[in-house]
Amino acid sequence: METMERLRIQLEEWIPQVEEKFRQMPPIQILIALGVIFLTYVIFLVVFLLNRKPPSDTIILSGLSGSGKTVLFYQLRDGSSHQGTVTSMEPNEGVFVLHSETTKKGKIKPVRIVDVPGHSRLRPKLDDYLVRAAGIVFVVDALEFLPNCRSASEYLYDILTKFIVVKRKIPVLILCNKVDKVTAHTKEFIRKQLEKEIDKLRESRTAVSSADIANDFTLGVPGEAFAFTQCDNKVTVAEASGLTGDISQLEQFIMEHVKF
Ligand SMILES: Nc1nc2c(ncn2[C@@H]2O[C@H](COP(=O)(O)OP(=O)(O)O)[C@@H](O)[C@H]2O)c(=O)[nH]1
Ligand SMILES: [Mg+2]
Repeated sequence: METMERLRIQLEEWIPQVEEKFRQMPPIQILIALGVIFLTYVIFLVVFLLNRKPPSDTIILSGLSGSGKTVLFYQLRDGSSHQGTVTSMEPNEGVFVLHSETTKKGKIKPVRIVDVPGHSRLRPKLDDYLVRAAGIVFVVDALEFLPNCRSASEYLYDILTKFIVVKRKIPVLILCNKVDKVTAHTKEFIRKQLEKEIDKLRESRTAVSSADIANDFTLGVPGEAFAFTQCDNKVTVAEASGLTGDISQLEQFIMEHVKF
């Protein structure tokens, strides 16, 4: 009790002294001090806002129409393939716990999966999702691969040269789908063909005046044959069959890259 009393007396002595100090200080100094404090606060706020990254919790299913994206989407969500004949015109989007994870014990978290229709008119929709993308799955039809090789390569090329993909180093999984059929091409074959085709595209696109096709980046190493290993972001190849539910490599890619 005594110490409290002493403290009170001390304070009563000090307060007028501090007030006196302030009064002696020219007002401009006080203003400058307040200004400095305010500016520091603003700088911290700006740095904080600029550094804030959107969460990267989305996996994008991309690829040409007919490659099997929608079947894969339902397979991931429900563990079955909801076969339908409707051509998707809107991105199919869902936040869910992967079907394969629901049987596991412990913490299970939902992921956001977006199935972006392959129709070229709808491809710009892809950009809306890229800011939050933890990974891009590029689905390839391993059965009807050769007739589609050129257009698949063009689509893949466009993805790999997108500014945000390169800058954020978004990992890409080339998923060779429909391997339930014996006539399906192997993932090694598909990888090599895509690399060859992209190599050709790279030459023709750099030859075209840059104003014509606006790819943000050029791919690979000049003077060397193109290989996916030259990309800054990780590009891997895997196999799946959406129809039979053989999608473990896809699930592994998702669990590896989604940040919760
Ligand atoms: N054999 C086989 N057919 C598949 C597989 N996945 C999809 N399909 C068929 O391929 C067609 C296109 O599938 P869909 O998911 O609609 O492709 P999307 O256009 O990429 O969404 C459908 O007729 C599917 O039944 C697969 O793993 N194996
Ligand atoms: Mg579809």
